[in-house]
Amino acid sequence: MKVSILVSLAVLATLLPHNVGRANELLNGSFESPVVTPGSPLNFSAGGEPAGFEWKVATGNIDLAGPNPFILFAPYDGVQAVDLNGNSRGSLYQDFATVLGQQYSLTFAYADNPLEGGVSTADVTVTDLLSSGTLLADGVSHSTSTNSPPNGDWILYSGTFTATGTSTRLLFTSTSASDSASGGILVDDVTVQPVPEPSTVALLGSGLLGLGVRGWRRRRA
Ligand SMILES: [Ca+2]
Ligand SMILES: [Ca+2]
Repeated sequence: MKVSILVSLAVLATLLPHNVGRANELLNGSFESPVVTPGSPLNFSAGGEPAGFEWKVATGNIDLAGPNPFILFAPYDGVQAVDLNGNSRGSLYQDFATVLGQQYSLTFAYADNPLEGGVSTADVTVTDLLSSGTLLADGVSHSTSTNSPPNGDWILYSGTFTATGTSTRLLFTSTSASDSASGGILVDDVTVQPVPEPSTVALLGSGLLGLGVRGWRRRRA
């Protein structure tokens, strides 16, 4: 009896680390680093990324911006966000370590640059770095953000993908019809987190159930 309880606890202990402390696999997902002087957004292209930014520009250029006067409303998280249209359309990526076969959730907030009307769009893709296989391909579209604080009109994106290797790339690409400085999608608070596998949840549940049944039987004995 005691042994089986100990085994159940041991199983639970090995499972718990997968379900707690859901750390972001990305660095600087909220674009809070480096700190930008208020009112002076940083604009850069590939090779010009500032220290601490952690993301890379693939094509064109992007803006790293804080509030006022670039954006009057607040970023979704913290005080900074990126604009996928720097002076023109740009794209941005980050590579991160993954576990083969592990499912991950991808979330981020997006809005459109309020300084220009019309529809802003962007592609979001996740690829396996070794095989270049596509793990997720999606698009976002936004047209209603206004520069009327405090409504930033951020929309939350949520998707999932399953890693097929140990190194994976997340890429945002501006696809806005407008190639102007204010025609882009704004992105903030990007997270990639492992999703607990259904089998893990089932095992955890059966482990707890087993403990309960054993306790009930012992009380009846
Ligand atoms: Ca932020
Ligand atoms: Ca811009």
